[in-house]
Amino acid sequence: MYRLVYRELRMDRNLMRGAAHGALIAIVSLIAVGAAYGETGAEAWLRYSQIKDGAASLPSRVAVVGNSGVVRTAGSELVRALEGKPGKPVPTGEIPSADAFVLGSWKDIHPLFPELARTRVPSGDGFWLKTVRRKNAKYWLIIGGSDRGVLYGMFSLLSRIARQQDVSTLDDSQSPSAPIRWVSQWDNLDGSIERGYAGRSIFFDGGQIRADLTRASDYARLLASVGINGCAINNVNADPRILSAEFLPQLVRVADAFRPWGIKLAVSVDMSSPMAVGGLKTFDPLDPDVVAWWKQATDVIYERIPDFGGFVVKADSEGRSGPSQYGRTAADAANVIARALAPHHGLLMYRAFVYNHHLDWRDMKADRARAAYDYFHPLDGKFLGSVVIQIKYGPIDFQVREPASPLFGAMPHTNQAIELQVTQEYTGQQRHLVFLAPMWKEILDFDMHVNGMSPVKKIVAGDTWHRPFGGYNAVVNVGLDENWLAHPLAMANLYTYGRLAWNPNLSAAQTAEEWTRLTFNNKPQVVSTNSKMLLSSWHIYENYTGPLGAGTLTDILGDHYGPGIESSERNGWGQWHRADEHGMGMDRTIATGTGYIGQYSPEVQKQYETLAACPDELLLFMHHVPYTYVLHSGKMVIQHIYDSHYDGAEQAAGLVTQWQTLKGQIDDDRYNAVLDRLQYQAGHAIVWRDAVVNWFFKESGTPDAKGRVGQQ
Ligand code: GCW
Repeated sequence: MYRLVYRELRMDRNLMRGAAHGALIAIVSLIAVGAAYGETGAEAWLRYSQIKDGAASLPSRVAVVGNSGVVRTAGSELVRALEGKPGKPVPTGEIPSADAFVLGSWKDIHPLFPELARTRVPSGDGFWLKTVRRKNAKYWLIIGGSDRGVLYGMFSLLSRIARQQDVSTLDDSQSPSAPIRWVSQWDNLDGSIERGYAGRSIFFDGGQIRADLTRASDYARLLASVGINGCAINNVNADPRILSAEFLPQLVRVADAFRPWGIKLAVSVDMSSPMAVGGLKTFDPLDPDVVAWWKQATDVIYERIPDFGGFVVKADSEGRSGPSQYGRTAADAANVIARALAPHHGLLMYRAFVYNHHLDWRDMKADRARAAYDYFHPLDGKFLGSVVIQIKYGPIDFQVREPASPLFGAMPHTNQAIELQVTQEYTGQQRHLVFLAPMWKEILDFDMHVNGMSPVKKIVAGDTWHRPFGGYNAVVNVGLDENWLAHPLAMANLYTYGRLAWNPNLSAAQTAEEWTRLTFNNKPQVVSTNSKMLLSSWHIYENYTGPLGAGTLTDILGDHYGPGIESSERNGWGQWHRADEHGMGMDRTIATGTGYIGQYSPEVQKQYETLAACPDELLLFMHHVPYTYVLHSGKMVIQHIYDSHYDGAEQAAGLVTQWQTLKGQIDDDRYNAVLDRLQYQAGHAIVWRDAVVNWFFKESGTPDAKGRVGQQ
């Protein structure tokens, strides 16, 4: 009835080679991949180097119940982590009579353990870790609400062992906060990556999917280990060829690489595809031929990839084609594609990053921050149930500090997902250490006051308005660099992104600590120093770059790296801070400004509309004030700009000395790699500091009360 594959951990590799069983062959290849890693950072937080010590008291048998490929992956991974070599599988209908790990989904496990209470059964992709005793045996049950849940439960158990937690008795049931926990890559078909800082694409090369997809499956494993369940592999500035007939077999290969890890493949599509690859004369979403084209293009994908996740769409944005070309709305366009996806349970992630990049900078009422709300709020209720509006966390564009997008509070009848960036486009491009979790937490915890207590995390989870779908999508942009994101410590962002999508109630400190223990080791000094460095890094970067919510002050016209104070001004892109000789900031008030603040609920309006209420850190986002304006901190704006930039540069130098206390406490390879980057960062922070303070000194003519500016 139930197929129970029962394995004993053995040290003899040869046993595996002779095994004829399909499941075992998959296990062999996974072990071979793992063995190739050194301390390059390639193994990220899945090093398992500390698991062996904790494993002594754990069972040496792994029983995998059921036929699911994903559950089998979980079993293989457990074996791999415990450094056992899988012995011969014994198909049986019985659970082992000695201590064992038992893995399976609820429907398969429950008949074997009918005494288990239904009340603890996890929902969705959740899991239940439970130890039970029976006669002389003890079982560590890893029960999934779904097959994926088994995988997530197994990774959670391994994480606890690696972090030296007691796992001798377990009873923990968890479910993810939201069903959509995706990542996106902005990979181009030629193998380059837009805003990618860690080498070329792991998916594409020379206009094709790579022949060797080993890294793609390694990536899927990493993603699965933190609960991610979908990945859109190509740039949202999408090449229409991704939907061409010749590409489909290649996508099938990627889906095959993802599937064992429960990662659904998704792709970004261009609105003009019906013309560009379909040969039609129009891409008007309401044209019957266009409707039929999307249906056919979607059906063909699902024929070959039945678990395909869906499409991501960037339309009418930054020069991309879109429905506005035919006088149609985002809802018209989204629904046509969603209707094609719905029968297959695929999702359409439609990005709210729609704005006019030819704004008139002389118009004091023009405001790019208003755009997403102005465009999408009137469409609330017009989107089909399989459409999800994907909203960047702030109303501008991944700046070092922005308020939560008002759109989160304005679409009660629409599914929403928050878009975050793991790739550090505006936050130091992985040459600077910037742990983004504290920033993400501020946004996720921000109460929009729209339906009782309604923090962003509840809205995107679909809880506030009882939406069927919702969740998370982050732009990650890992590359071929062995350690995935180029800066070893940047991986804390990818780890934390997954953890927060699973449970946004975790604190930044918790995820920083978890990540440090898993990535380096459990030595108290390593854990405390590295966590402290991570947790302070966002403020440090903010200090020496963009002050008081004014934006990152980087070169916004080019690579978005390094100081470029004036590049935001006097152009149509609308990232203005409006600094002149008298003062600075965008007046976004309802009373005298662009009215942006009016897009929030009345309670939130009160927090921003008056100078008295507005928090210092967002002052220049919301208001235009003279440089002499005195902040809540008691400092004048101009002195704050000077001081924060000097403080920031000094704090960046402090990161180097903090890191140096870890010499010998972690391996030299990663120690040196991080040290190099931190030393560079400390130097670049001085470049930033001087560029910014000198510019404002020149502009404002106000001397630094501490006599530093202009004296270098
Ligand atoms: O921030 C901007 C980036 C673009 C990106 C765009 C977007 C993919 O500079 O490179 O395009 O955002 O999010 O669509």
